[in-house]
Amino acid sequence: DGSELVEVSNHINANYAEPDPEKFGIAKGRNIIAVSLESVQSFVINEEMNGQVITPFLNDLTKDPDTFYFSDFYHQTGLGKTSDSEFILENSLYGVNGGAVFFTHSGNTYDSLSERLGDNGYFTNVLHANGRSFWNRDIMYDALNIEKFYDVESFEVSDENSVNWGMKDIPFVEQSVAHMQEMQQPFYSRLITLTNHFPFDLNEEDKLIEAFDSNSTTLNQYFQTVRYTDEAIKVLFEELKDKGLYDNSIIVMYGDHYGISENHNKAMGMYLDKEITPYDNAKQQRVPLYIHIPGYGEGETIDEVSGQIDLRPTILHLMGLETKGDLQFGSDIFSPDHEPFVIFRDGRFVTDKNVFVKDVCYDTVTGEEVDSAGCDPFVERASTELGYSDMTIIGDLLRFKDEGISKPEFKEFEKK
Ligand code: GP9
Ligand code: MN
Repeated sequence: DGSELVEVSNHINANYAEPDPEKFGIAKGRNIIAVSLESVQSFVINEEMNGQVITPFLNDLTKDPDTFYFSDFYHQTGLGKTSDSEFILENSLYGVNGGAVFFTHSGNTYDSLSERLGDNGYFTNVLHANGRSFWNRDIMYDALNIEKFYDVESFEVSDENSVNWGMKDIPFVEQSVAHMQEMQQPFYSRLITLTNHFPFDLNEEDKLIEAFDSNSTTLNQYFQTVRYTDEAIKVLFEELKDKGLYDNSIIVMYGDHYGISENHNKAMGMYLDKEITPYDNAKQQRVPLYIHIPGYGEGETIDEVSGQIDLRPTILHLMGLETKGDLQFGSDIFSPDHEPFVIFRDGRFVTDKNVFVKDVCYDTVTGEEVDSAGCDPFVERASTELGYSDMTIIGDLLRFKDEGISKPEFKEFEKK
């Protein structure tokens, strides 16, 4: 009820992080192109496999002066996989435990990134060459106020340009940019790539590097499909430049979730040349995050611990839009008050000093088991945060906000 909204709002308002005035509004008015990098994890970035560079384009981009690259950024998805990452990005809420919120709560009221941008004159849309109802997207996108979904019907798909789950990433980005050319500007377009998806199958001509050699075909092929997706991102940048859309846009790219599960620990151990521990598995939930602002020139690598939950406030602040008072669980990564604390949906968490997995506290640098003192204060906070997020979703609390109940009225609500 309304009193729950008061409780959650008070908690959130107490943790609000003011934007860094130097960054606030630096991308104001530009188009936003967000790219979901299917199953791309950070362990491939700036690394080699058997002497082969895995992500040449994404590696160069980490050093690009127009790019912020976040090297300690984590996915926070659960069973909803890609759809959870979309949900977290749009709402800065956690997905639900033990299910996919895109299915369980698609009838809720949300205050999404798309809605906020739409209210500020943006044409909001998603481009993804899959059926509309997959992950219940058609229904949830309405709830998120996404204006248009360019689904598989909006793409020219053939046997030749498909592999694995469907259309290959290169033709997908080419046709996506063609759609963007027709859009009203400014637009917020979210592209969901697909080639680097389990089981990581690729046509021979698209294998740009040799496979890995371990007992896991999954991991062996993964490096090749990641290499292909890297090529697709290079093509995306070229196309945007070619079609005159590059300079007036900001490009945000993030890994949606892991591609290599713990079932492949043995093979991962071969690749990393060490035995994989629960600490390593937690650290492997790192996914790349790039914020590329053409012409900005002051980009850098940021090693602040952060997660997908932070994307909504971070993006809105770059666009010069306030988020104070919004019901969101993340905070602007650029804010001096951003706290290095990332909670996974399953209760694991990472801080700048520790990693916590199943009641064991590890040193975040060495991976050694350490005294629980460093983790203790965060254990309860992690469950409180997840609990409040669940309360928000299960109670559909944002509908009360939508009804225009303002802050002082909340207080009265509480008393009744
Ligand atoms: C399907 C794509 C992949 O449309 O988003 O979904 P995933 O299995 O990664 O959640
Ligand atoms: Mn995915």
